Amino acid sequence: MTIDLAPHTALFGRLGLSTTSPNQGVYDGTAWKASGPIIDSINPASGSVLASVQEASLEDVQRTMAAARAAFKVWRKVAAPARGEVVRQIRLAIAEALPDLGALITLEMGKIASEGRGEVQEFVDVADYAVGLSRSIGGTVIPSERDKHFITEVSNPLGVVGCITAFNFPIAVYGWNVALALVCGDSTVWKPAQTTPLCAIATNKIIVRVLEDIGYPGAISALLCGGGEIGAGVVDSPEVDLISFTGSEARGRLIGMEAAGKFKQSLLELGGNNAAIVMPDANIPLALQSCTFAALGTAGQRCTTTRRLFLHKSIADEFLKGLVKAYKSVTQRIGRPEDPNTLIGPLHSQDGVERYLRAVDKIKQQGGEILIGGEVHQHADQGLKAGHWVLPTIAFYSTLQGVSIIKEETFAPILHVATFETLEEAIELNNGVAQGLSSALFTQNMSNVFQWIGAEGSDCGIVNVNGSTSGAEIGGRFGGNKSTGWGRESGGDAWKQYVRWSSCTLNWSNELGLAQGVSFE
Ligand code: UN1
Repeated sequence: MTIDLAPHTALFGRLGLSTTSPNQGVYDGTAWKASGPIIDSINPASGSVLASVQEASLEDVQRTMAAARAAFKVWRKVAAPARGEVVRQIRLAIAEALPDLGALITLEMGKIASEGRGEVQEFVDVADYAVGLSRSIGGTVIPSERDKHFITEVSNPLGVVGCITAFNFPIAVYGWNVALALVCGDSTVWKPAQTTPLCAIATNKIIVRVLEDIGYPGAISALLCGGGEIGAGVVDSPEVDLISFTGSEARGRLIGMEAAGKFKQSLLELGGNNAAIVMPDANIPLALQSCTFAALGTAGQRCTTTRRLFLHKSIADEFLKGLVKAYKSVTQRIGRPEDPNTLIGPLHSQDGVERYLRAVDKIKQQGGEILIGGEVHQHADQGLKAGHWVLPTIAFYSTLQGVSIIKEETFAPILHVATFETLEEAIELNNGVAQGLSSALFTQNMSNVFQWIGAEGSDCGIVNVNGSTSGAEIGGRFGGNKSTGWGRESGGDAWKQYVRWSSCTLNWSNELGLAQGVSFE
């Protein structure tokens, strides 16, 4: 394996990363020091080594979880608006480093440059949102049925939040969690994906520097890099109060059960098998552009990627012609993700390529017609030969009888297409999978819109009209239903999961007042 240092030595220097010695993948509030195995972080475009990382050991987990608990005890005493001021400082520091962090995401995760920067912007946005919340979060006052009684719901800091994040959004998803957790008075322990440790180390160095410069313990945002064993250590730790997990349905199911068995809170953002529906009255150019972006952005590796497309029979031929044309032009722009002209970067790992190829085989076995793609991509550029490249793929099904592959999430640029005759039928198709993250309807008809967002409409956590299934803003709660898991991150009232709630009844009379008319003379 070659070491590809020259292009990123300066970038790594600015981000406090080393290209010569192992980067320490643990921060326990006192030192950046890990005692687990040393691994390489790989550039998915070239297959070359970016840098090495020393991961956490199980002893590191124990020490770090205890430090996060101690840090929580300090942090919970700080007034919420003062916590918000710290988050505002973190926001400023992240925004200042945005171009560098964006470039690092592109190098280590493989997403294209504008998406790398957009991901860091998502952290900045959610931090802004959290700063505002720090002056508004609280409970409600409820009218009491008893004289001289006062009922209020009070939110207090919850404790330690374990954030286990995925490779595809290696910075933003921690941003969602840490911004809310911090204004709510919690400390966090971050266990990033094993293949994106550099993004986590660089980001957390910025956060810790802000915390410590102001005089707070750095273990308010602790870090543990490593694989499944380290993640399991965080979940099992008696110190953790809420697990926020983004990843596979299989792993999420286990984590959800484990957390429930210990009466811990959990917030799960698991699979997505998102559909777009195009009605005959849709603005077709808009729908075409939206669906192309949603299916191919991040090379199909967003939880919110459009994986299924249902076209009304009357417009299906015309739409498919336009879609194949768009795919052909996008396919011309597969390349180095840092090149501003590139629209499609590599898959993140060889494992992703293998899953893609297995899905293509299944499509063929199950009667799908590959309209474009369906193969690995051979690069002329020698430097990209060892990267993980596949072609954007459209599979068309004249019938969905016996087609199981469309019900599975394949984290790759594969779009399954079929037709329908009525909106009811399309909604049934949309809802007819285990997952329930995101969805989109393209129509200009108001009745269709209300049907779609109403009781008999999409069963997903994210429901769009005339917009892409992916690319949600931070303002709305983010998450899904059914096997996508439960809980919400980011905007809306997602913060309510990061606090512990008490309903407090205060009697300011001198008499015992009993509710429900009970007397106990
Ligand atoms: C994810 O893929 O896990 O809505 C997060 C989007 C992004 C976040 C995706 N804002 O596509």
